[in-house]
Amino acid sequence: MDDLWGESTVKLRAENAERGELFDEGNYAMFIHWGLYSLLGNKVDGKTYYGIGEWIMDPKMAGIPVDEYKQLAKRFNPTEFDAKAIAKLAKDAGMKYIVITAKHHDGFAMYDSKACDFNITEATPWKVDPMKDLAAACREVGLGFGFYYSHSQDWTFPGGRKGPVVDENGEPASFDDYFTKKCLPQVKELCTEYGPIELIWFDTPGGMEKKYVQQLVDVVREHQPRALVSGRAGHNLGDYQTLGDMEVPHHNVEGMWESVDTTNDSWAYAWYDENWKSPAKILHRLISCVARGGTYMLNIGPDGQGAVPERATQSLRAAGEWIRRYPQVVYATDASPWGHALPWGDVTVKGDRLYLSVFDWPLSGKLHLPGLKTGIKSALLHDDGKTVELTHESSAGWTTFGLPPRPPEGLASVIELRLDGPPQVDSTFG
Ligand code: H79
Repeated sequence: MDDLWGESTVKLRAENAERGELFDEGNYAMFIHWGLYSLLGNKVDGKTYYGIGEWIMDPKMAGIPVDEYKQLAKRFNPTEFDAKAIAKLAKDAGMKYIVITAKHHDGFAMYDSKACDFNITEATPWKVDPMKDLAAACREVGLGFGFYYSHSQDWTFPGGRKGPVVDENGEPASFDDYFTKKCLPQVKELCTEYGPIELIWFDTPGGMEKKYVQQLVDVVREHQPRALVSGRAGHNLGDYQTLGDMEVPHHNVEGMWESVDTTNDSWAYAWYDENWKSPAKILHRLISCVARGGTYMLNIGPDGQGAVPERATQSLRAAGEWIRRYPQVVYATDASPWGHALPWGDVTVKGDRLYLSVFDWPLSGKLHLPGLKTGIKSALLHDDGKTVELTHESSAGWTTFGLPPRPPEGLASVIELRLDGPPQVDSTFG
């Protein structure tokens, strides 16, 4: 199973890779929110604004005027940003690709953009293009790479949604001005200057007209034919569906989709937010998404110096150690035939094998599985490197497994059921 852990993203870059293979084999990814707002970490002039920090400019948060916000760039010198370390963290975590904010709603380009001078190489003392380094670091360790790009909202460029309504000469600015002068050229830059990319993550189209979204998708297709486009591009022009922010669905969802989630309660770095998810919680949410038929992209928010919060790092690595032991449970698996979680955990499928990830160990010593119609060849409990065969009996549609009378040692125990054929579940239990 080592190939599942290590090599599958290399295949994504193979000449014959199809769009969508990214989600099949690489259904766990790292999302990164990082920008000028990270420097504030939700605090402005000594006052803390609770909420999502990349929205700090918004009148409902600190309400920072455009000119004042732009001054932040002069202080942005994130010398602790370490692209190789981040790529290694994602790799160790078991993630298969990284998607990072190239431009959020604030309009600041976190890369060397020729289309707009409000960017990291021209407006900051740092002058580095971190996207070049991260793209290279991902390639080096065999990770996929992609960009988040806020295509509709741009709060600092004239004509962008929620942006200034007049230009620097006081002339009225239209959305078309923003789109032709900044948005479309920037998306083209991202698709041509950073080598092969796996994904462009457009966010919240708002009232953007279809003709604009179509042009963006056309540019991606022309230069990056194998890159996926997120559903939030709008007008059903994306390749897959993105669920609501931080949403883990309760029932299986058809088609290609992803959930985007956070390691704490924030996307961008927030100084006060210590509500870190434990390794077990991360793993549970990941497996829940995979078992519902989707992919899981989990966010980290480096701070204004570019450093990744230590607690996020620890949790990602601990969950990654588990995935390294059980890659077959997570990658390239099918959704649970039950269609929803079961009381003790969840089920993923590969051919004639079911993987039961047990997060809540039944202290009764019995684990019940409802409505499995396919015969069981063997039931194996994997737990921290040991494997034992479990007893099982069926009665009135229920299969009951005898468990060792102790809670699992690891983050979750895996019961592997080898079946006589593909799993079939009585729909009254599904
Ligand atoms: O990038 C992340 C968010 O910034 C972005 N999508 C994820 C991936 C996003 N765009 N729009 N929204 C989320 C909707 C957000 C609305 C609100 Fe608010 C922001 C509600 C609470 C914070 C605006 C500011 C209304 C109240 C404060």
